[in-house]
This record gives sequence, structure tokens and C-alpha cells, in this order.
Amino acid sequence: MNSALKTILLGVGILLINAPTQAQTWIWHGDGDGSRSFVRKQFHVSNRVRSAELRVCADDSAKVYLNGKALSESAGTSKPLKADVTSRLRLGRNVLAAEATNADGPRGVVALLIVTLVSGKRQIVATDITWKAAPHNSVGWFELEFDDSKWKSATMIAPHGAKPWGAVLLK
Ligand SMILES: [Ca+2]
Repeated sequence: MNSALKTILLGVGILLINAPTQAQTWIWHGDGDGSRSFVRKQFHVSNRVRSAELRVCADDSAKVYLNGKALSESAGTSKPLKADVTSRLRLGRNVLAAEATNADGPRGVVALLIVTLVSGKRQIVATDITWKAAPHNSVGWFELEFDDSKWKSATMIAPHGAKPWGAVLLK
């Protein structure tokens, strides 16, 4: 293969990899202070799921829950969570939640869930200010049935890819 073609293919590859990563942002609650942040997002799956991949990273770490079930105890910058969650999604309402903990310095949590439905349609659930966030937990806060209407909208810390973390979800 000549080098020009290689460059073009590499460029297309990078575009494809980066395409679903524009939306997700590092989030936290309130003013971005505090050593722990509880975040959650309800979303709707309208058709049967062909495949679903979840990636989550927190500074410094996070416990991650999908539909009330724990997926990871320690999704952190050195080892982001990367999981096939195809069998864990359900038709209708779902909830993705994370308890992020910061030891010191920068803090935040970023998540990207890419769902491909049997129809071929792709659905993306990514951390942004539409997530709910709180400095304290409540009973059942990571469960589907939990009423998060009193929780505030999450605060954006930085876009995914920004320093000091870089594109951690693509590693
Ligand atoms: Ca930190």
C-alpha cells in the first residue's frame, strides 16, 4: 500500500473512532468540589439490542452501575471500565450510574455507552449536563426506580480529550 493511501485510511479510521466521542464530557456535581460525586442518567431503549459497549473513567475512581447492578468497583484513569453490556440492557427504561471518588487534584467522571439496535440504529448515552448529580447518596440511588427529580443537573468539568486526562476512553 502506498503511503498516501495509508494516510487517507488512517485519517478515516481516526474520524470513525472519534465520531461518537464528541459529546461526552467530564462531569461532577455542584461547583465541581467535593471528594465524592454521585451521577446517574435514565435513558430509553426503543428496540432490541444487537450490541452495547460501555466505557467509563473517573479521576480518581468510580463504582459503576447499570440498571442497579455493579459493573466495576474502580474505573479509574489507569484502568477505565470497558465492558460489553449487551445482555444488561432492557427494552424501555434503563439507568446508568456512577459513584465517583476523588483523592486529590483534578476530579471528574466520563462515560460513553454505544448501543446498536437490531434495526441498525445507533444510540449513544454519554456524560453531559443532562445527567443528574448529587454530593451525597440516597437509598437506592443507582436503581432504576429511584426518583432523581430532586437531584440537580451535572456540572461540566471539561470535554473528553482535554488535559490532564486526554482521550482516556479511547485507550
Ligand atoms: Ca484526582
